[in-house]
Order: sequence, then structure tokens, then C-alpha cells
Amino acid sequence: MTNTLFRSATIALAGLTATFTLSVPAQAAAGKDDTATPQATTARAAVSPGAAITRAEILARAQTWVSAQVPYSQTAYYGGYRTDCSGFVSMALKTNGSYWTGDLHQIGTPIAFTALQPGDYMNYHNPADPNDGSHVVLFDKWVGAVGGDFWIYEQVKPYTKHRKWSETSGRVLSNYKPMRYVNVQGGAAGGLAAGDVTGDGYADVIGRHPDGGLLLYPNAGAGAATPYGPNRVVGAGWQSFTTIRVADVTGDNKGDIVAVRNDGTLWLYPHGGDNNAPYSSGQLVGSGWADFRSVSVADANGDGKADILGVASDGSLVLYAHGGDNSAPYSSGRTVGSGWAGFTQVTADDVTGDGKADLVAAGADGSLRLYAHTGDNNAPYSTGALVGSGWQQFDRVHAADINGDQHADLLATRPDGTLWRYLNTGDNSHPYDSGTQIGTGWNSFA
Ligand SMILES: [Ca+2]
Ligand SMILES: [Ca+2]
Ligand SMILES: [Ca+2]
Ligand SMILES: [Ca+2]
Repeated sequence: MTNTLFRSATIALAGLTATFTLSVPAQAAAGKDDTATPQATTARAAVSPGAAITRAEILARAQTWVSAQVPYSQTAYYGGYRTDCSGFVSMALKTNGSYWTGDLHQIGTPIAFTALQPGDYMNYHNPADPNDGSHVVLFDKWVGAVGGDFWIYEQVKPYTKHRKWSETSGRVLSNYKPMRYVNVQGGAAGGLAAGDVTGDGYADVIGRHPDGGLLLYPNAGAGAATPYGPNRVVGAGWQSFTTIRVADVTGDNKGDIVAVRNDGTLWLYPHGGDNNAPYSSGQLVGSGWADFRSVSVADANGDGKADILGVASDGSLVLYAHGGDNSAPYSSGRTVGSGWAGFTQVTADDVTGDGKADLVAAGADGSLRLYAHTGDNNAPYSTGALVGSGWQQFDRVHAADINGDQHADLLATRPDGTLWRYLNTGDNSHPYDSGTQIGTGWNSFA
């Protein structure tokens, strides 16, 4: 059953294989990945850090150069940034001007290698001869265990790459200093999920602490001004999962957990029936999921069982409809869209109230778009309607029905840890109200 899943991921990876085969001889044969722009001989404009930026936005910006296949050059510019390794990282961080490997440390805090999170960077500057080996890469995520192989974005010849560190050559990892951009805000996206765990029709929240502890915040129910108050611990050891989502997979109206582990395996933890200890055992239901940039779980086709909508690295939107068998629900996927890599947030739930999940996506420019289900399960998402702006201030956005009217609301966190609720007004052309802060301290989940 997992073969089809694996094949789907392999297809996407095959594209990467073809591109880095071209690049390796060009940039690594001499053991020099890249060369920095010499500061002493080149007049440089003043540079400074940019505004606060979320990790999701950094990665989305990096992806735009991958998608555009921006050619490597130390003298050319693209979108205002120099098209070498350090200009690329400057672009992703949205700094004012292009830094080089010799001063990128001025806008970063040194961190431990094992502390790397999406959007951090690894800088190697060789002061003796900046043209000899100096390079900088943007950290994406771990391939498997923390501290092992990892995915990077980087600007190399012939053009921008998204690949694993193991797919480079001639590099010495110890030369690279892990850094955290001074203006990066907020946590990684995977450790927060919203969905009705308890089966009362009101969406609850699941949060995962970096130490692996899993907390359930049951929704206080009808009319609650602050629905997420007291919590309880419902699990431990969840730190190996990169993405945790809650939706009813099994069709019993109680939210199950669908989670992607850092080795790319997909796991289903069905709600066992006890709301105090709902997720006691999980089952392996897929592999090859590390390739997905985002994974949303919601009932797309209205059969009462949650499906998966994944955005692959190449920006394609892939729908894995629940096949009916709860022991192997997601055996085959099909592409139902393209160009989704540019969104910083993608979340799915039934916004319009027709029983079929819609997609809500935020762009790096802060625009919020609603892709309402067309009603055609073969082509469920066609065009997005602009339904909001300013959403770049949120590092996580989740669609879920908070107030029990069967129209999905939005739950969002800001990098400062505040939690915000945007209630669905019922008007599908302007579905969300102006938002209310309903909590603090939510940046502790990552
Ligand atoms: Ca509930
Ligand atoms: Ca269930
Ligand atoms: Ca379904
Ligand atoms: Ca609602």
C-alpha cells in the first residue's frame, strides 16, 4: 500500500536528482562550492537587517529562486539581490541589501548544530582567502534524526538548489557555523494542530513542546471567550515528528492524529475513545512524506473521513483521498494543482459549510486566499479568492471550527506567542472577522 506513496515522492525526487547531477561537477570538482564577493575590492552599498520575518516566509522566499532557477553569478542581481550564495541568503532573510559571507555573522547568533531550525543558516567564511571555499547555505529541515543529514537551500552553479547536504561534495561540515538570523521570529510550523479531538463539535488544539510532550487544549465550548484554557498532557516522545495534524480519519467524529516523522514516514494515531489518553498507539501508513513542504488533513470529498492535501517541494498540490480502509487510508495520491510552493501557510477545512474541505493559503506578501472546493472531486481547487491581507504577521495558521457552527474559523499564532481567533462570518466572499487575541505563550510549541 505504501508503494504508491513512495512512488509519488520518488517522482518528485527524481527531478532533483537530474538537476544536481548537472551541478556537482561545476561547483564541487575543485572543492570550492562557491566564492564570496570580495569586499576589499568591490564598492558595496550599506546593508542592514530587515524587518522581523517568520521561518515559513524565509523558506518560501528561498523557494521562489529555486522555482525560477535563478542563475548563479557574483555580479548579477535578481529582485535586488546579488545572485551568489550570500546574496541568496540575504534575499531569503529579506535583509536590506546583499550581505557576503564575511559579514553574515553580524546579523546572526551562533547556535549549536543540533539546534538548527528551518530558516537558520550555516555560514563558512575563509578569511585567509575568501574566494577559497567560502559559502553559506540555508537550513531547511533534518532528513532523519536531529544532527544527521539535512535539507538545504543554496545558490550554486548553475542555479538555486533545494537538496540534501549529502548530495553536495567537497564540503567540510565543521567549517560551517550554524547561525540564527537576529530578526527571525516564531517557531517551526509542525508542532501545533487544531481539530475536534473530543467529538463535541468544537475544535480543540494539540501542541507539541520541543521536548516531545504533547498537550491537549480541549475547547471550552459554546460561547467561550477564551476557548483554550486548561490543558492536559496526552503524550510524550513526539519530538521525532516534523508535522502533527488532527482530523477525523476514521469517521467516528473524534479527531485522530496524522503525523509525519523526520524519516519521512507517515503515522496514524486513531483516537482510542478516551479523551484523557486519546493517542496511545500509532500505525505506519506511508513513507516518502519528507518531500512535502506542508501537509493538511481534512475531508476534501465529503465522505466523513479525512483526506490529505500535501504541497510537494515542486509546488504541486497532491490529494490523497481516504481509500476507505482505516488501516491503510492513503494509498494513492494525485496531483490537483500546481504553484503552491509560494505560500507560507496552507491549511484545509470546510470554510464554506458544504461539507467539503476548502484550502486557505497565505502568501509571503500577507495576502490570504480562499480556494473553495468546486464541488468536483476530480478538480476540487481551481481559483483562489483574496479574503484578507496582513497575514505575514502570523507564523502559523490553522483552519478549524472553533465555535461549532460547522464553518471553519482560523486559529493563528504570532511570533510573539499570542494566539488569535478569526471567526467565520458565514459570508463566503469575506469569511473572516477582524480577529481577537485569545491567548499568549503559544510560541513554546514547535
Ligand atoms: Ca472538541
Ligand atoms: Ca476518529
Ligand atoms: Ca474524505
Ligand atoms: Ca465556526
